[in-house]
Amino acid sequence: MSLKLFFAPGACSFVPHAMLELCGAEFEPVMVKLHKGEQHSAEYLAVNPRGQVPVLVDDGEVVTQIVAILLHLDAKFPQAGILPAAGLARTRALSTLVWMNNTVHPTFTHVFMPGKFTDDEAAQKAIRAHAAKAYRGLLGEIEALAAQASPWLCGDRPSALDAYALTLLRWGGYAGIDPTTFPATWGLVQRFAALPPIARAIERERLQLNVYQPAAS
Ligand SMILES: N[C@@H](CCC(=O)N[C@@H](CS)C(=O)NCC(=O)O)C(=O)O
Repeated sequence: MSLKLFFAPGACSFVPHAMLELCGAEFEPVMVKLHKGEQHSAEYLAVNPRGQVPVLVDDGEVVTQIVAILLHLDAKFPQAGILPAAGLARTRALSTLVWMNNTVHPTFTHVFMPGKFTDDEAAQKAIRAHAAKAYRGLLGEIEALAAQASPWLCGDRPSALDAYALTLLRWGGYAGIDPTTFPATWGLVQRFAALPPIARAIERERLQLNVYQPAAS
């Protein structure tokens, strides 16, 4: 079995990256420098024509999309608890995971890369401001989930949801949102980051958890 993960430091690929570490899987991490445009290189587009991370390559088979990658890893390493194993707990976890991926994550894309949605610079500014406000509201929804966490978002075991919560709260710093204003999520994220397998992924990506910088007055 050979596993390879194409990831970019600080990107959404942190979620499968952290889960590969949690599984104790042997894998080859391949860094893609998004800020240098490496995702648009012919070599990378041959792997993923959409020019995005993450990509998992399992014995030569390419798997894209976070949710699909996580389900693939969950089937391969069922003992790791990437998601709850069965029943309503699994259904609810998938519901939250898919919402994080299809709603919270793209809202941040509007903050971080408004140029994907319009060429008009004034409109980009407006999109960024509007999305940052919406993003704060969505982090508020995650905060309500974190306040109920016992001790993790899926109960007694750390899971993919905690990894996504870490990524999304961290991104908030780039949207001008102080993560400590979401104390339950911030506490959860710090505890999650301290788990040895997760700390390994954080170290490999050289991530700082709190990237918020207050606006100069
Ligand atoms: N729906 C995709 C989203 C992947 C995605 O948005 N990846 C971003 C990083 S967080 C990316 O590769 N962006 C590079 C670009 O758009 O140029 C998934 O779930 O995997």
